[in-house]
Amino acid sequence: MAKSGTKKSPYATEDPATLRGYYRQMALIRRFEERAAQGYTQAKIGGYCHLNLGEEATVVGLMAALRPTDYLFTNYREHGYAIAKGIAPGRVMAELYGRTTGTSKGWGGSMHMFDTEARLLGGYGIVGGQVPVATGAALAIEYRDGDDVVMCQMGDGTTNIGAFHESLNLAALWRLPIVYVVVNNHLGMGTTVEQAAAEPELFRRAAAYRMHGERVDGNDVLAVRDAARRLVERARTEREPALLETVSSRLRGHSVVDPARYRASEDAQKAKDADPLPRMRAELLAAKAADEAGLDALVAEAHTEADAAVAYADDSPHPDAKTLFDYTYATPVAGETRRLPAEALYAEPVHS
Ligand SMILES: Cc1ncc(C[n+]2csc(CCOP(=O)(O)OP(=O)(O)O)c2C)c(N)n1
Ligand SMILES: [Mg+2]
Repeated sequence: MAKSGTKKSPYATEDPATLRGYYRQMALIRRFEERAAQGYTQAKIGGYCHLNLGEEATVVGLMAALRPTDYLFTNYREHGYAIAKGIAPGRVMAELYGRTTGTSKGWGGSMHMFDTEARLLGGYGIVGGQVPVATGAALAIEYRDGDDVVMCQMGDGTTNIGAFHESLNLAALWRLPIVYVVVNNHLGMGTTVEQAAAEPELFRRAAAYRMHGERVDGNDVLAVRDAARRLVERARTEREPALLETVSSRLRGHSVVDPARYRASEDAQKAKDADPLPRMRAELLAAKAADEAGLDALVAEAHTEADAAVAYADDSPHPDAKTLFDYTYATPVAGETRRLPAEALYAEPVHS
């Protein structure tokens, strides 16, 4: 490690307004997720719900490395990504609330944010489901000689899914413009990385495909952004795919209903100590990019924005039950049942 004073912190040389913007976005995601957890306990949100709490620096750093026209695929822990990719927080919250103003008209819910304009192509609930599809999108870009890049986010547990390996193999072989990002929060539900992965240094898995792999501190927004930027630009200009591993921690359970009793209290404390928000705050103060009052004002703004998202969702209409089947299939399917819940199974009673 460099002696203190010999190497300037990257926070001291970065544009202060950019840094404050990152902090504000992280604070927005933090508040948004806390409000989502609250909405769930109020039964305003149904289904599954996984939060980005503790992963805000990773989310903001990764999204800062993309152009608006680059594509993003994620797992089900994607609310923060949707916001940082440019989707209005109100539309994200409305999706959680199952309202028509949501990104997927309220049919998707927490795990299925989707917005072609923002180029967020999901939101996948099947572990690893996004990985081959994202690889296909990169193939489409390559086939059309396009200039965009695909970022494919996933968790540590996903690197044990077969499709992960098939996808990396093809991406390396065909030189596709894609960056795979493994958000290593040390846990796949209650299973640790060491329990599940024979090679627990996950970035090394890229080596099996002669792909570049690297690991970065996921609690450091600038470290994440700079690594992602480098790899994204290499994928764009040299058709060199890569695997980036960001290491951070989940601050709560796997989903909002998981009390995480499997977690040792020291481990939970370690995650708390590494919380990226206080850390970013300390970095900004040390770099004199902001003062306490300025940062408090940014946090207050972020809270107001998240609270407005909740109000927007609350005021938005529920979908009409008659539209339940509108998007089940892309084209009509013969014999498809359109029975609504509580409707009789058969038009006529069946007698033997
Ligand atoms: C194919 C498949 N198997 C199992 C599950 C159940 N499941 C949901 S999330 C999860 C853990 C995934 O962990 P990781 O990839 O590390 O992502 P994280 O939740 O930590 O972000 C599992 C096993 C699933 N959704 N899909
Ligand atoms: Mg995980």
